[in-house]
Amino acid sequence: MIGVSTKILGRKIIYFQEIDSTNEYAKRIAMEEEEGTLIIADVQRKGHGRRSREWASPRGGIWMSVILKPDVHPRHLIKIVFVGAVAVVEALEALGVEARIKWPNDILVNGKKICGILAEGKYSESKVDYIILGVGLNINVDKDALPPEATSLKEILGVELPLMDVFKVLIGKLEHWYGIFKRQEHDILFNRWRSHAILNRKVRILSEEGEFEGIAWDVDEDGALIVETPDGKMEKVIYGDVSLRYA
Ligand code: BT5
Repeated sequence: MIGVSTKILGRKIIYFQEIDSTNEYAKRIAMEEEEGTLIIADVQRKGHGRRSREWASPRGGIWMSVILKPDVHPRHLIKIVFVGAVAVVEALEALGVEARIKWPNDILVNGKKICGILAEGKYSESKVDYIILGVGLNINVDKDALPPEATSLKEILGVELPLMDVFKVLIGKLEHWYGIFKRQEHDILFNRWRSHAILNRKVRILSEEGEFEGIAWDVDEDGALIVETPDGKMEKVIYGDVSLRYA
């Protein structure tokens, strides 16, 4: 039994030793479940990121998904990724680790990815059926079990941490920031996000429209990244990957 002190998130927890993907499982049951149901697994056989990219999920990490049913206009759903990012950064901060957010969904420590966030949902133009917030956080994972661009808390701190302690801190932070999202206090969310984000620097963008370089200045009120191209134009990137360039 996992005891958590949150009120909504994790009021029901479904735990697996092994699963294909907690996000996929969450999607299968989301319509029947209440908001806050959380799926967590020790190992994912087919953990994935965006565009079906593989997500390494060996034993020692937190691989979890929460089912959310916010009563908001669907255009706000992109902000759920920001909720996850700020919560993870604050949870790491509480453990003494300084992390940065790389738009849209990467959490980096010392330039390496320690956590990825994946929000997937079902919604129409006017109504949200559900949104799944998936979080993958490398805790007691050995370097060799991860891609070279990744890191884990174990690598950073040199010790293993009780997974449950980290989970409890994380879910508390998620509930806090999800509450802010539901109250539509978007400025508070965005300002906190900005204070941890990697901004004001040269980046390379890979998006559906192609590749270009520029300076990432900020995000707009919808969460799109604002990038200034070399000819001085401001581009808004809604969906894409950012790689950091060192000037
Ligand atoms: C993400 O995708 O960063 C979102 C990852 C979300 C994973 C969670 S775990 C629980 C839930 N269930 C799931 O099946 N998924 C969610 P993306 O931005 O597409 O980044 C994917 C890239 O991250 C890969 O192509 C690798 O380069 C890198 N990567 C893979 N596994 C990693 C790991 N464990 N740690 C850090 N980086 C990793």
